[in-house]
Amino acid sequence: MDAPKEIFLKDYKLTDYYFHTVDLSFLLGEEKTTVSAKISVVPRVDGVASPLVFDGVDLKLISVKINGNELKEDEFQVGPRHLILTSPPSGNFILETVTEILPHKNTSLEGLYKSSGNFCTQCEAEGFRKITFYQDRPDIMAKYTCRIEANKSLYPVLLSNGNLIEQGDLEGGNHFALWEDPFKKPCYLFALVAGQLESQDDTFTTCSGRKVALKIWTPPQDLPKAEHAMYSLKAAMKWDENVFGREYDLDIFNIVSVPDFLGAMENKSLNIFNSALVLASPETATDADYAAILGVTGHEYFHNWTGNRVTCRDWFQLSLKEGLTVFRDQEFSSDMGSRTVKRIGDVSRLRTRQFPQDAGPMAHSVRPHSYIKMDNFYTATVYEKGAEVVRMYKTLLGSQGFRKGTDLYFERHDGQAVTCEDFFAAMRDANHADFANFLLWYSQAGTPIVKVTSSYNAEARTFSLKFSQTVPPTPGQPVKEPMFIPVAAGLLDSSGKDMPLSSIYHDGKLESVTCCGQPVHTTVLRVTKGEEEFTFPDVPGKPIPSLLRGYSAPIRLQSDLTDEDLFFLLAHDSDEFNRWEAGQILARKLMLSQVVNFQKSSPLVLDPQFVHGIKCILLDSSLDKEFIAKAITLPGESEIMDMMEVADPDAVHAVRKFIRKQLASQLRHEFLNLVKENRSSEKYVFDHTNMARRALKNTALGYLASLEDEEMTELVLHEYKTATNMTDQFSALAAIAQKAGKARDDALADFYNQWQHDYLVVNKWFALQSSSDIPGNVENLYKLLGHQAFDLKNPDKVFSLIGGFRASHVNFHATDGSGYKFLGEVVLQLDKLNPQVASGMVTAFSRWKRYDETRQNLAKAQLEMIVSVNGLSKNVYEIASKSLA
Ligand code: 0A1
Ligand code: ZN
Repeated sequence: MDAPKEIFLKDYKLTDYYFHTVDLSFLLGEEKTTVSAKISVVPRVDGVASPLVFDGVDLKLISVKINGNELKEDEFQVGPRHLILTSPPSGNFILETVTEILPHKNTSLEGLYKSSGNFCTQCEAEGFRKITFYQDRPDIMAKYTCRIEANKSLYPVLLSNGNLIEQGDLEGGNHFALWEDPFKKPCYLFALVAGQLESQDDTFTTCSGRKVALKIWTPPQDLPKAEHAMYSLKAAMKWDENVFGREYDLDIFNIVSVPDFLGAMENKSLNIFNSALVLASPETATDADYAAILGVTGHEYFHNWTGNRVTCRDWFQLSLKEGLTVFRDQEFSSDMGSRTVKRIGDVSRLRTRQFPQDAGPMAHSVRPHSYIKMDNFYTATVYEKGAEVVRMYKTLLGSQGFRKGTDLYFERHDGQAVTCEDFFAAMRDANHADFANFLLWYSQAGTPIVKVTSSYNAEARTFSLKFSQTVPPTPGQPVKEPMFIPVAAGLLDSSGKDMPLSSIYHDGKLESVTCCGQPVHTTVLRVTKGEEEFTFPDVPGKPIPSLLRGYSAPIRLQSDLTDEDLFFLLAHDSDEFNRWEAGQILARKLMLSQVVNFQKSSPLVLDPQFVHGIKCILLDSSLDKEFIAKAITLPGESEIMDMMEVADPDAVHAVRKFIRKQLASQLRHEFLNLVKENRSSEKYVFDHTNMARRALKNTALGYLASLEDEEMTELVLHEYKTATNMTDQFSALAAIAQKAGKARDDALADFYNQWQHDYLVVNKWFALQSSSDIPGNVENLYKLLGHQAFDLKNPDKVFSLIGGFRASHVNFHATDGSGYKFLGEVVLQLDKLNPQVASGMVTAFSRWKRYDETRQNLAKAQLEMIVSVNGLSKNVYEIASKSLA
């Protein structure tokens, strides 16, 4: 196929025309939907009448009028992707179009489509052009009204953005609703829902005393499962007032739960969510599901200010809203649960999802420089690394300074479409801060590697830290500049206590680091050069440094800390995140050393000091239980492979399995006690204490199951049968399923029988099987593709079954090529249905060059096969071709 067009940030141009008001009218039908749009157009510069280009895809144009007059054929051009007014009038004018669309045939899940019999929309990033002709770009902000007309018995509920201002019955069984959104918005925030839904209702009174009606809409049978989402929404509204001073701005807030939907979407006052992110009951949802609902409900709600009231100038600025909003949802979840545990989860996610991307062929900066298909840039880099960039402002400015910065940002830019520089400038100006070359975080891709060496001078009583940094080359960016890296650091004395810090020598100057005249325990070192040294004066004895506390920058830190230092930090650091980190560094070293043994066919061994370190953590009753669960979990296989010259999935898998089994056998007694002591009570409670108990019990159970002896199999089966909530039931099932055999087959069959009526639980069942490491599992996958509960059109089922498969490195990277072949075949089938979902799957191939030659050839052949297909979507083409480059 011809290479599709690439769009560049440097080519951004202001539009020649703005839209002030947009009145939409939908006549929803079973065969077709008619969309009438009336747009008031205002030229940016008076008197200029350049051609006006509207985007429009899969639209049938019925009529087009300007100022009430039907246009003649030579006054416009219409093609498959555009409508062009060749010589529009100079000055303001009204454009009216009537178009027809076919929502029931739309499987792409963008634009207007039908999901389980209901109508719904998804317009971000560029879906509005599938609804009507428009300048589909976020810097066109207009006020909307939306009239919806449909059959009343089929679609009793008609929703759109803003306030309901009129509704009524019509002849022929139809009814209508008229909605008006008083806030101007970009078209990607437009939404419409029509269908058979019921709402769970509540209210929230804002800080200024305004009463807001809250409604969560679901199909009638799901309504009881919306309680936790409602709790989450109210908590988020309160939190945003308390922490960011942001009040909700309308009298109504709707959330709709839809089974066929990619993630969740912040449309103004009408959020649309995938059902898995709304519906929960103790029997059907795990703690992880409950936590995801809390976080995502917060995320979408927080967009009301960071995204909606202040939006992006263009899609390259996506991280302006997403990085900031992810940061906000991370903070919200931290405040609702355990800050350390949340941080550990977020950093792990960054390492397993974003680091590989930043080191691969799709590496891009937080603000990408170009794209072929914007949908491909809703990435871990834009979202998660973007959130780390926002977190660095807070680390540098402190909570109060950061809040001053966000206040100024909202004050300056409310109602505007802006850029990442505008956010940067608000942070800087509100604090008169010197951010040096901080903006490089937006433009330079790749994870910086920072090396640090330390030295203690007993005579001078000084302790020095020498930093050197490099940023690896990434596609299009062969040479990098040094970045501004905030390194939060503390020094531990020989008893493990934090030393008080008052000053630092840096750049030939002695700088005070006190806070309100008092010494501090953690200070933030501003590393901005390729090589740089910081020296602490008056250090009475050789300290152990605790570096990058709380993971203060998204970098790979390589320090000269010895194993002994790391065990010391694991036992004593006042920064709990760094206690976990010390354990992880030790585990990574251990795993890598055993990988070498495995590859040499030498026997694998487990360092007794490591077992001792884990045992101390297990038995430390002063520690948070979920922290313990995290601290005893080994780094994932992908994290270890990422650190190898040539990734070897078989070796890493064997080593991880070996260490787990050894730990289980040597700490069997302790793990058994943890299971017994932390069993759940009858009633499920969603709070940190109870979640932490369940997490610890189930982590211990997973270890015990790895022993594969009869007594443990009995124990796990017992836990499975006596479970009173999905967290415990599913963890026990996963523990049983580690080993192929009759116990596994029976438990999986039993689980399906029990839950076949609940598609969300069945999706877990798919994911558990597809991500399994049992040998030759790909056969099973082919069978599951044909399972009655599977449907390639539903993204959740695809993520569970196909996405889940990618998590099993041994099976996906099987040396007979069966895993690659399976994925290649499915990608092509998917591409015809939903290119966005297909391109999400094809990314699994993108790091093929990291593997040995046999695997490289097999994966490359699949990629070549994919790009050679006629009619391939832009989405898949972009990922596959960049992967091959
Ligand atoms: N703005 C949403 C993300 C999102 C983007 C595109 C979608 O299209 C299917 C769906 C959701 C968010 O960050 O919440
Ligand atoms: Zn978002």
